[in-house]
Amino acid sequence: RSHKRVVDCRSDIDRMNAPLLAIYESLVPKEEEKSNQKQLLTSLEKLVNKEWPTAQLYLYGSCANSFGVSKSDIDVCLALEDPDINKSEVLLKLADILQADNLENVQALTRARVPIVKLMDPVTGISCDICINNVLAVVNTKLLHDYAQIDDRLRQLAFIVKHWAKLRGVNVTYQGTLSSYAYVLMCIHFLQQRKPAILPCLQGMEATYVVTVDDIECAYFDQVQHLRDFGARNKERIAELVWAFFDYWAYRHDYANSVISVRTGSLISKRAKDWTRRIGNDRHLICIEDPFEISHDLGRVVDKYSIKTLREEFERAANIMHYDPDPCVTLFEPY
Ligand code: 3AT
Ligand code: MG
Repeated sequence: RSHKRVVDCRSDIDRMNAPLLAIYESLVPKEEEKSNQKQLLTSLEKLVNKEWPTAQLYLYGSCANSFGVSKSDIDVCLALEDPDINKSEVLLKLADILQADNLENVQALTRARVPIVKLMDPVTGISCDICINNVLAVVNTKLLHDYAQIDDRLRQLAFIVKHWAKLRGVNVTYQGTLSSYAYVLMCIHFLQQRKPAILPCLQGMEATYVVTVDDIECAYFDQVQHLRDFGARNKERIAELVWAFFDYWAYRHDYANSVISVRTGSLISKRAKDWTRRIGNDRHLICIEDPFEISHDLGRVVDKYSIKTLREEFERAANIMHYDPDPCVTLFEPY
């Protein structure tokens, strides 16, 4: 009988694979959208350089890490050389400049955790957040981008997981659920753990890219074009991976003791990081180590209520992947 179960399971996976890939394909932004983003960046650069001639603009976040779905907002970092600037003043000045150039919905949010100016470009319809000197985010964007070049299954898995998280309402950090960045790190970690591994641990290899940002040394192997067949021995397809991803977070992860760590390519113990107690607002109910800012737990936003929501959603998704006759519909049903 167990043989028959395995066979059924195989055919379920076969059945689910194509629809999941179709969902992934439908989320990938078209070339036109990418070129509109580039065009907006170029015109913003011109405006900014009139006031700050040596300033540089960088795209970061999902428009640059290759995990951006169609019609996302873009994240831009304004890098100024002067370390002694007053960010609020710069943001207010920037907002004036943008407003004068007919950009719409311009708003400076100077008190946010990451202070930004928001705007909407009426020509392309693209919304944009501009922050100042957030160089670490530019570097973690590159790390995610480089991981995405190694194996297509990472991008497929992360798009499906992000899509699920948005529709199920568990991608809202101010409500105590996880950021898109955290979900992508969960996917990378998961693919590092498959047997055979689908992704390597780039920070565990000889460093070919080294920068120091805010006293943090960021170093890893970034010649990823040489790693294109790294995961070839693992034949799992997207349906198996989505199934196993949710199964892992629903039933296998040790929430009480483990920290997921893309930096080390493994699990590490909460005790080793001294993340066993609540300190201030950090409760460490689900622990996701930032790859560079290693004292930073991306699960810090999760509280005793939202951890329950999150785990119930992982269980719901795992059960659907196990038992539902039409998982590709049910999985993404809005909550
Ligand atoms: P969306 O497609 O916009 O949902 P995203 O990857 O752009 O996904 P965010 O807009 O939430 O995600 O964040 C933009 C970038 O900021 C992503 C990452 O490079 C950085 N970032 C976000 N949250 C954190 C964090 N808690 N710690 C460090 N970097 C972060
Ligand atoms: Mg974004």
